[in-house]
Amino acid sequence: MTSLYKNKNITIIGLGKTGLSCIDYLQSEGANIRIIDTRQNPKGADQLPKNIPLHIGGLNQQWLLESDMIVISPGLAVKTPEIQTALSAGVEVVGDIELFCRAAAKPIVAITGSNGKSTVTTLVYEMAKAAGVKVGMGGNIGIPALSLLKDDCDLYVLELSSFQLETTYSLKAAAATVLNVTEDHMDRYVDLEDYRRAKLRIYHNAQTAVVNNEDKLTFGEGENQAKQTVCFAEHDADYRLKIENGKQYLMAKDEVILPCDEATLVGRHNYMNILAGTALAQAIGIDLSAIRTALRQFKGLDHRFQLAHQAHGVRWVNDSKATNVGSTVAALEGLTVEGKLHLLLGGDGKGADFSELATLINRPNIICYCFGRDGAQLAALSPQSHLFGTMEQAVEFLRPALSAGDMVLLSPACASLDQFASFEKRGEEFTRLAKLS
Ligand code: UMA
Ligand code: ADP
Repeated sequence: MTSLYKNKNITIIGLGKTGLSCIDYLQSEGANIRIIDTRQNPKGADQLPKNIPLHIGGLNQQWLLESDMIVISPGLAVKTPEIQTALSAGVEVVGDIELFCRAAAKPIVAITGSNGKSTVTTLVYEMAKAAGVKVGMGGNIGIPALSLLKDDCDLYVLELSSFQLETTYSLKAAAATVLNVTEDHMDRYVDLEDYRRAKLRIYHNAQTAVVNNEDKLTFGEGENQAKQTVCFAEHDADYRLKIENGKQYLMAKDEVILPCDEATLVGRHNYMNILAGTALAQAIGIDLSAIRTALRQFKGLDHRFQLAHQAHGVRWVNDSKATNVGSTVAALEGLTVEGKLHLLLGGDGKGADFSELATLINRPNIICYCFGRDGAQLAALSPQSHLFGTMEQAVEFLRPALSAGDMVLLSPACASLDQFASFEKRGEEFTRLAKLS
């Protein structure tokens, strides 16, 4: 069959992981490719085949207008004026997930939400593997979706960001979820509703929607609704918690999934993640015994409320993936610490309103150490706060004050990119500093 893209003039914007995967895919499809990256020194430039024209340091309007199609990476907004000019001139603008959906011939489970995406994506992947399904996992979790097409898969599990969903039109998920909607990326959206609308696109033409009954913002509407819907929540939902004789259970309709104490993931928000993951897995026909096997084995992902070090009675907890207010709220709610909680906050808040944190951190045993671009804004939330330039300076300041029973928690409520290459690098730096104690 002739490729949709053979001899088409396609401009790829972005030389990150996404752009590189698009180059690889579209080259093999026989397209005429040009690349643009607005940065002066894009990281992927050294991996670019020499025969592909590259424009750096800004958007080349002429190239955009000469294109049959523009493939834009999620890190760059479609609202950018040069992209809007190309759109007005009739040029098609899509993202890598759109290319993936057009090419993928097997069912897709699609997962979005403000928090819990990577955890639920990995859970569904592990559940499918435990059932013996040939499954590929990718998307916003860090593995470009297009790279999965090279493997022989019978199922795809995709983590999708709101940015990726904005430029996706052909997704027809077998099962899809918006786990929750709380403020994030306010530097890219007009308001919460604008951000939510991007996320709801995941339900467009889906077979089954898995919605959060405790968060009505996750419900589909208009054309963004699935053929059928199931819900999860603590109470009053298809997938819920039940307490019997003092013991708590995870329930799938009338069947017990597991007693909560047999799941290796802990915390209320993780129970919600398990319920959502089970609902998605059951929607595509995975049986409960495989689901149970995965849940008993899955230990959780690195950098998500992970014990990084324990010494002299002090626990050092790495929650570097808490890149928005909602995830830090999840870490603090229900957290009990015998001694003092030394909370590291800061980084790039992406235009967030941090005020929701104020009531949670204004407690006698919580001391905040703030750093990075939005450190001063965070320090203003509590009188028990100290302000530093970097996380390292904060840790060196708090270290002499530690006593047995204390916890040092990095749950920064911000993206890391103002001072680190990624949230992983920030978590690794925290772990290194912890291990000096
Ligand atoms: N950039 C420019 N100019 C360009 C292109 C990009 O300045 O022309 C900048 C962006 O502002 C951004 C950075 O470069 O800061 C990276 O952007 P990218 O689109 O090239 O990123 P990729 O390396 O392709 O990674 C993307 C996702 N990144 C973003 O959406 C910003 C990765 O999610 C994802 O794992 C990867 O594709 C594979 O699908 C990361 C992320 O932070 C983890 N996602 C956000 C989040 O989870 O909150 C949405
Ligand atoms: P995402 O991929 O959406 O960023 P992760 O599973 O990587 O989600 O978790 C990111 C952060 O959010 C971590 O700090 C984690 O502890 C927290 N978190 C995970 N699940 C939830 C949830 N359902 N609600 C709120 N916070 C959550």
